[in-house]
Amino acid sequence: MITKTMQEAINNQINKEMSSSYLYLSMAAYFEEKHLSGFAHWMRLQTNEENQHAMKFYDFLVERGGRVSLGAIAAPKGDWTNSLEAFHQVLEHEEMISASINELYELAQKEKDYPTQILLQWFISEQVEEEKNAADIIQQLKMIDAHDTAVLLLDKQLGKRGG
Ligand code: OFO
Repeated sequence: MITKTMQEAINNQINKEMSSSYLYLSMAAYFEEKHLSGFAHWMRLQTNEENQHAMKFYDFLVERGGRVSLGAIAAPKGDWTNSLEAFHQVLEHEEMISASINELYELAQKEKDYPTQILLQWFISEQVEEEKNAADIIQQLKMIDAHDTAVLLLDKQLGKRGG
């Protein structure tokens, strides 16, 4: 059985994952309006992924005999100056989520809650990927700004190498 302290902390994390999902859905809508369907597609997938993150915590709480309780989700920002600004917010947001996951891990260690520590190890690795994805896109957008598009195209080509 999970402790009340850990249960409350996981419920807070469910709320943060759902807020992430809502933020990325808002970004998807922003990109749809700009007719950037590739960016919107990326954001829609990200929204689904955040939902799955929330559900991972949800299912874990149920399995451990805990009680899921859902809090309010604030309205996300809906407009950005350009795609670079939006992706800067993605990176900032993911860094905040990483810090939150790390704090949860510290709490699980303090509570000697080993199952939660194992679950959180997955999230710790996932956050490395989340931050890298956002940082990569920011760098690529900066290259476009610097008119280095030929290098970007070559990079896409090199990325297709099979063996
Ligand atoms: Fe759930 O990883 Fe992003 O927020």
